Amino acid sequence: MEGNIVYSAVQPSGNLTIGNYVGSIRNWLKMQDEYACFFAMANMHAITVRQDPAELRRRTLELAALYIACGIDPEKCTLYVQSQVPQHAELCWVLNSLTYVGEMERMTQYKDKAAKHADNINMGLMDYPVLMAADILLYQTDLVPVGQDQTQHVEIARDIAVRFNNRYGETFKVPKALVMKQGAKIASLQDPLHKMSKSDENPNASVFLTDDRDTILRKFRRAVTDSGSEIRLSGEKPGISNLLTIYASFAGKTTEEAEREFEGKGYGEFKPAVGETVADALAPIQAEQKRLLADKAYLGGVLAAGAERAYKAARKTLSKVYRKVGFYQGD
Ligand code: ATP
Ligand code: LTN
Repeated sequence: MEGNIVYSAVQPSGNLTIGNYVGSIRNWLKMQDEYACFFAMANMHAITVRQDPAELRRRTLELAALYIACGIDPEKCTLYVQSQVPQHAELCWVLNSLTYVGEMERMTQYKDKAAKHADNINMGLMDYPVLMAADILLYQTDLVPVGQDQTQHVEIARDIAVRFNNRYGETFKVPKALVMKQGAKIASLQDPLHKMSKSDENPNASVFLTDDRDTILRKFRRAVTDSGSEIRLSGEKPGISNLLTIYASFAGKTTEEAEREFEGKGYGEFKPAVGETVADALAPIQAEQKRLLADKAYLGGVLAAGAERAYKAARKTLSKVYRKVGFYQGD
């Protein structure tokens, strides 16, 4: 069937922010009923920068619990941990021989991360997009919902798929990136011209999904705003525009409705209202994540079932690939 397989993943490399939530996970919810969805914890990608092993293991489970707490239904989707499906690494190896070093050196994320981690420019960091191509192509994916920053990687996955198909015959479906218009870029609370990021050094810049109510209220109270007192969406008011976007996203309103609601009101009233709305929306997610994390048997069961389903789908594609490239398979 055309257009029915969706694949996406998040690295368990830090605490997720409200930017990750609004820009990615929340958009996946709508797809569960219409598509066959595969959502992974990309822990093999995460080790391309240094990770503490115990923390990586803990964060992987926390991310799984968070996915479910946000509304991802493990009965409808295949939810799994990347490293539990060995075909990702196996396909990556084959695709490596169809990918040029020059192409990888030109990737924006590689250049950014190489600059940021200059003491650890490892092969994995450079190979990151090929592993991501393997993730996507293994499942004969049609659509890859991601934020703007990942579209270059989906592009290279397309190029590699076409290259393989041309050399060895039709094998992979050629995937498309799906970038949502709304909330594609939530900005930092301390520097509204830059995106909110989970690895920002200033803890007041990002609101984490795990922040408690007081912390959330404090961060919004301290959020950088603009001169003037009007609460409206404008290129000259990046701070207030960002807060309006966050408010609207969490209150389930349009930004126009939010503007009308705060007409004639001041920042002193507006900022706490944004904080309250975000805290109210996150409270049930946090409670559910906590409940799930206390039930390790349930989570373990979900991830084992997910890995098994993913394994079966991945094995089918990989065995076809091995046949096409001429790998002896014992027959
Ligand atoms: P890091 O700071 O470690 O680079 P990040 O916060 O940018 O991490 P990623 O793990 O790279 O997050 O991204 C996960 C998903 O969330 C991606 O699809 C990305 O596009 C999306 N995303 C990240 N930050 C934002 C943001 N501020 N607004 C909207 N979407 C975002
Ligand atoms: N690189 C992505 C995470 C990721 C991914 C994928 C996204 C790994 N494999 C496959 C989509 C499809 C990130 O950092 N957001």
